[in-house]
Formats: sequence, C-alpha cells, structure tokens
Amino acid sequence: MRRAVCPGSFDPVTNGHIDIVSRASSLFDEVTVAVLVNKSKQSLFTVEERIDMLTEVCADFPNVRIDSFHGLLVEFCRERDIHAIVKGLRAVSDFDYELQMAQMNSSLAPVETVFVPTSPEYSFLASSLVKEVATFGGDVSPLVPPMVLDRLTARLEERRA
Ligand code: COD
Repeated sequence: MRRAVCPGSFDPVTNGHIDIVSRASSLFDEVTVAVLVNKSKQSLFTVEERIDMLTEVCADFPNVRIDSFHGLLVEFCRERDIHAIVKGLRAVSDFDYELQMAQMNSSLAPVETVFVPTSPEYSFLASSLVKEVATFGGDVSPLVPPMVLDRLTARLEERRA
C-alpha cells in the first residue's frame, strides 16, 4: 500500500490545498491530510473546526482521511507507516524552505517528499492572505469552498462583534 501525507495548518483549507490533495489522491493508494496542532500559533479556527471543514471538502475522495498531529511530522509518518510527504510548490520562494524541510525530514526518517507544482490559478493563494483579504471585506469566494466561505464570514463577524 502506497501511503502519503499532506501536512499543513489548513487555517482554513483553500482551493489550493484541495487541488494538491486531489492530485495526491490520484498518485497514492491512501492519503492522510494531517493538521498540525500548534498551540503557540494563533489560529482563526480550532483544530477540530479545521478537521470538520477538511472532512467535508474531501468527502469526494474515497482514499483520503483526515487526522491531526503534534510534534515532528516524521514521527507521525513513522507511527502510520507513511513514507511520502506531498507538498505543493507555489513559487521559487516556497522552494528554499521546502527543500530544507524535505532534506531534514529525510535525514530523520525514511520519508521522501514529493513536490507537486501548484495549478497556475492557485499560485498566489495562501490561507493567511485569504484571512487578511476577507477581514478587510474583499471577495474570497473564488478561493475557498462555499462552506469554508460561510464559516470564515461567520467567524470574522463574531470577532468584530
Ligand atoms: N497551491 C499549492 N499548494 C499549496 C497552496 C497553494 N495555493 N497553499 C498551500 N499549499 C500546500 C503547501 O504544500 C503547504 O506546505 C501545505 O499546503 C500546507 O500549507 P499551510 O499554509 O496550510 O500549512 P503550513 O505551511 O503552515 O504547514 C507547515 C507544516 C505543518 C507542514 C510544517 O510546519 C511541519 O511539517 N511542521 C511539523 C513539525 C516538524 O516536523 N518540523 C520539522 C520540519 S523539517
């Protein structure tokens, strides 16, 4: 069984993430989307809320499951017998850091990182920018699934109240 992990913060999941998960699901037998639990990082959505959103938007991919992890990604991979990490590459600016992480991860455990080039329509897309644009009233509807847009709008309204 060829297993892979798509790790990330997913705060919130965007169409760029879904594109990478969809392509990973066609390359591997089983794909785990793993949400990093990072208590030191301020997030807009809780880990449970992010898992809920991912579960809903990935429901059409039968070989994709959602999980969370804390600590080192390679430990998560070791525990689940996963030997591939799938990452999306948006631009050259992503490459330096992603290469460094890939090399560090493979020095720690028998895992390969597979880079999938982003689809051009998502090359500028990042969760942080989606949150910033939405906070200031910009239209992010082409960038996230409708359910995520609803939750994002509701969360930002709660924060403003
Ligand atoms: N197009 C294509 N791919 C995209 C896009 C897009 N528009 N947006 C995001 N992605 C992909 C990228 O591959 C990205 O890496 C991934 O989705 C997740 O993105 P985010 O922004 O949700 O998550 P990050 O970047 O905060 O996630 C970082 C990790 C959690 C992967 C990383 O910090 C990690 O592995 N941490 C665990 C601790 C660890 O093991 N550290 C040692 C590393 S050497």
